[in-house]
Amino acid sequence: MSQTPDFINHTPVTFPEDEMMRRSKELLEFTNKRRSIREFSDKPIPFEVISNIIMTASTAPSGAHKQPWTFCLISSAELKKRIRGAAEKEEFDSYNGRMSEEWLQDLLPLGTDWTKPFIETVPWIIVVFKRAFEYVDDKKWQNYYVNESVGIACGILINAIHHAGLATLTHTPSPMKFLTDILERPDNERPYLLLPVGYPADEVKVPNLNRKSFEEICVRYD
Ligand code: IYR
Repeated sequence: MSQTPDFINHTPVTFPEDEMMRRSKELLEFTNKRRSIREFSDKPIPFEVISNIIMTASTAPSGAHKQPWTFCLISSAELKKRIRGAAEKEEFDSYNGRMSEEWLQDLLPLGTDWTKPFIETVPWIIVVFKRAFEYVDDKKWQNYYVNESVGIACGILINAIHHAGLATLTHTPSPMKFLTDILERPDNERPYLLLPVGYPADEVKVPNLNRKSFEEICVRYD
């Protein structure tokens, strides 16, 4: 099997150095204002905003350009209720025996617990599935670097949510098999991340955390 590559002209986006400096700083300052929050408003969000956010995430690079992701967009009150119930059941077991003492200690500053009321409060829940492989004509086709690809897409998704003036939280119920069942996903898809998306509540409190400094996260080789 051979396929000739189809190359087209591309106009990269570039800027003079002073503008580059300004833009990079601006994005840093804006992105640094993002926080994971747990208190949301139930104010509706237009579907078009959700759709734009998702299409932004789907611009992510992926292994062999397979785009191995499916985004389930949930506004149904009944489904949100079922997802919350199942998530809280798993989380209760995790917080009460499945997570190690060390893990529970590490979570103390975040103030998390097994209750997940935000799943029902927010207008939209995004459940991201990674596509482990594809079925085409009853044959299985491989995807590549699926975790990396979907992780990158989720990073872009989180910043797109922030850019729209909305808030989210990376909720990682574990195990996540209940999402496959409730959302009736096929066996080539595996649940990856649950993101509630909404306006923040009128009053929001977040843990007083610091981000690591440049020196702590970088090693420079000139
Ligand atoms: N999955 C649980 C526990 C949890 C785990 C980590 I690592 C966090 O950074 C936060 C929470 C939950 O979602 O509450």
